[in-house]
Amino acid sequence: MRTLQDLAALGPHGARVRDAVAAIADAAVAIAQKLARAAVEGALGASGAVNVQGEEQQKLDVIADELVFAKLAASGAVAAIGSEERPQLETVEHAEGNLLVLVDPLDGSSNLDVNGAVGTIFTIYEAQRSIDPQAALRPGREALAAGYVMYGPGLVLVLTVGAGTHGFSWDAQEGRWVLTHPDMRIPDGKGYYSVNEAYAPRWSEDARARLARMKEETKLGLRYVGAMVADVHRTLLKGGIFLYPPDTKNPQGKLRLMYEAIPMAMLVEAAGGMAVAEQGKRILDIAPEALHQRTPVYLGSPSAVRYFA
Ligand code: AHM
Ligand code: MG
Repeated sequence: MRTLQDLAALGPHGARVRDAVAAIADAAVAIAQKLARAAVEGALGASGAVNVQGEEQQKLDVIADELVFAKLAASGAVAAIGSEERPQLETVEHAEGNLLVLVDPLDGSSNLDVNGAVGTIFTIYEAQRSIDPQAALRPGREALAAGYVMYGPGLVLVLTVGAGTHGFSWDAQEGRWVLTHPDMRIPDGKGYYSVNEAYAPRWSEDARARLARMKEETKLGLRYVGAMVADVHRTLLKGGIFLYPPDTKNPQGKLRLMYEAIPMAMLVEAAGGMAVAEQGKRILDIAPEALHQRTPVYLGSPSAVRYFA
């Protein structure tokens, strides 16, 4: 049975990517422990700070961000880190490796107070020689690896290094990650559509019409957790589509290109799915202009995503 470390090392820059993935996996185990004790320790609720997106940070957003940073910085593989919770890229002093890691340390934080699923999302690039903010603005197709951790009833890590998408489950008893979902292939022609449909009045007429047609013709059921990791994980396993169209409140869409859309697009494509933004543009081909830019997202089974492409 292949290990997480073996699989992470398969792509280009194998050993470095392996070390960065191992660092994130270690941080994930620590974050899962914090999440499990959060209510008892009084770690739920707002931290009092507002992040670069203008969103109120939860205490656990800050705790997760610090855990991921500490592990990545100690890995030796990573020269720069960008986080959804931090305004700029941060460089790692005395780094041996040359990787750039972009991370959303705790995605879906509105689920925290209701004991719902949340996740950590990451993308790994080769860093340019000089780490300036522009160096991070690379299309997703140049990424070396992407993945997410889902904190649900079980702790799951899903990873791609380009070829294939593989799911691991944490065995707390043995203290190791077990390859439980090798070579995930997204089912086509079944599954669920997943969207915050309460916003439909704020979408374009075109988006409403496309969704109506898809619902009529595919007869997909509806599931929506409101945490992207959980909604994408189900979409990968069961098929269907996850979408977050632009609306009058978020004219560019809500989800972040670099921290959410690109990694999920890479994972979904490597599992045989499709991931597009507006007008059917492939998410992995978008040339980013800003670290925290937002994008519309439509990803999942090809036959469902085609209604929006
Ligand atoms: P967050 O990074 O602040 O948690 O926001 C991202 C989350 C995604 O996980 C999820 O898909 C989306 O926001 C849900 O948004 P909404 O509550 O508008 O449906
Ligand atoms: Mg997020």
